Amino acid sequence: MVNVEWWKKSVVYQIYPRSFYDSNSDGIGDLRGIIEKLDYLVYLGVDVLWISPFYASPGVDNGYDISDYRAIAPEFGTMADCEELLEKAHEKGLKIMLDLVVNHTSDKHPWFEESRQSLHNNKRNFYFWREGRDNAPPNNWMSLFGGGAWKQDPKTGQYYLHLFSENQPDLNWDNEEVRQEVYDMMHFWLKKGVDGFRMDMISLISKVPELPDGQLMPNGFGMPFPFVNNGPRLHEFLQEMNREVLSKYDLITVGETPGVKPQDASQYSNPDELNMIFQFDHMLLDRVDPGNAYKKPDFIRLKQALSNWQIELHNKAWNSLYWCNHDQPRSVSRFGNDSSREYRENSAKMLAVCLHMMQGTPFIYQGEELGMTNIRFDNINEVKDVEAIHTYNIAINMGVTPKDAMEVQYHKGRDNARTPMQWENTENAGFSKGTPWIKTNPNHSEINVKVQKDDANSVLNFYRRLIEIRKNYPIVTHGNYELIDPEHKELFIYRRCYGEQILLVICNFTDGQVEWEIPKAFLNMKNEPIIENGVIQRKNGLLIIGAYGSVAYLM
Ligand code: TEU
Ligand code: CA
Repeated sequence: MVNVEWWKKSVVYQIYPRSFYDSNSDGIGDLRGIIEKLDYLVYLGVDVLWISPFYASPGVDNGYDISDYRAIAPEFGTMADCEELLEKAHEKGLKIMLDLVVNHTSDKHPWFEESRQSLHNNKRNFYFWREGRDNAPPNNWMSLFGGGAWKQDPKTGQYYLHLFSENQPDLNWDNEEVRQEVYDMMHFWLKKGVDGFRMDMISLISKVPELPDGQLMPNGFGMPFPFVNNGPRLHEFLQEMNREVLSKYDLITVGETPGVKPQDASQYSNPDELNMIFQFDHMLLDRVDPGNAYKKPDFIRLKQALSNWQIELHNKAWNSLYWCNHDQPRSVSRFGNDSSREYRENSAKMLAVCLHMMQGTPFIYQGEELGMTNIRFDNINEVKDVEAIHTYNIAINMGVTPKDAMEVQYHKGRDNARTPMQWENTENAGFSKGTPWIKTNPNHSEINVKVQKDDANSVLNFYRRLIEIRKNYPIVTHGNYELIDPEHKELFIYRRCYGEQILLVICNFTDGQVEWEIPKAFLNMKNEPIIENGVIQRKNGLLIIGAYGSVAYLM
């Protein structure tokens, strides 16, 4: 068998600490809460935990606005808790990845507070400060959270760049001092025993120096892309980071890279830069601009998007696999069907088969393994997310009714993923004995860890089997990929080949029964699938597959 890097055989589990488990009843999940639930993660069978930021932060963007990279936010615990978490996780065979958020800092970071003091402050060049143009911002860029990307600072009258909220000024990576500070900070964590990083918005760290106006959009702002992503010095920076930091440890690294195409992947994913990246093609299919109604992602394009990455990266780069994370709606509500218990459970399992049998490192987002769903907030006051509130307000200003604006949030809002983890059918889903910082999904009475542990047919036990299969069948790690019947409107069918072996995966993305005529080449496949869900029948060369069913055969 091929000797293969451990992270190619791993399954990663993402923890959003604020919503995972609250150990001290203040309503906010914390590091001790993660320690208390480590045995659950061992039971699930995952190998690596990626924990979203818990560093010191004013919390404007729930920790993605960092004011001290080497301190723990008090609501999450202490450095001692963090060290204990690392130690206990390692004892149990789990690795820990941190979130590295270095495209920007918080505006309360001491670097920025100094930087804004005067034109010649020695931290001035840590950020992008520019003169305005005729009393207007230096260019027309829009922030990725909506509104303009520049804010004028009264102290000097100049503007600073913020591609996210105005409390998240972009760091200037062209300044070598910035890079050295980041590398030092990475060593600080790695010396504590951290096993890797998920790198937030890493494709944005090199900007085209002229910061040119972007293509004008209907909202009057210009698109910062392509001037901020895959910038001129990006790979130089990542190679430097690799030389100075990453190469000195045995790590798992994944870059978050919107705007990257499969053809660019091997530049990022190689021994000189990162292990892998998060692509966004399948996340953008149901993109909604403020004021537009939601539409479901197109199925044929979904298959194409995922398949392109499988095919283009094979033997060239390594894929990451994900359906959801803390920025995305719940996958069962978005790509499956949460309208009844039967549909929900089957579509959650089917989506899992579809993704976990592909080539790459799968990422499971907390609660996905239970089939947790989107939530209906009563009104915008229940929504906590800075991006959701921004886009809601923009829609209202455009004349959209509150009802329609909330409808878009129901489908797309990031808080769908941020409601408390559902542990049991007790108050607050067993997440906290206090008042949770965000509303708990009322469906926790039905969807929770406790009931699913005891139910052999639960989504949770299904995920455990899938994780186990990855460990036992090398074809899942190594096999190549071919999309079968690309134009089929109901079924997602693909084949993996490894040596003499063939793995055939068939997923029904609809609520109806679908018949598929088994091509001759597959007629000798074993009758016993390696995994299946829903109603599956084989007769007279036909495969009959029930609503949201899925099946994987080995040959
Ligand atoms: O995400 C950036 C990003 O692409 C999303 O925030 C984007 O808004 C969303 O996909 C579209 O709705 C990273 C973090 O994951 C996110 O939580 C942070 O808010 C953001 O960067 C800024 O750090
Ligand atoms: Ca707490």
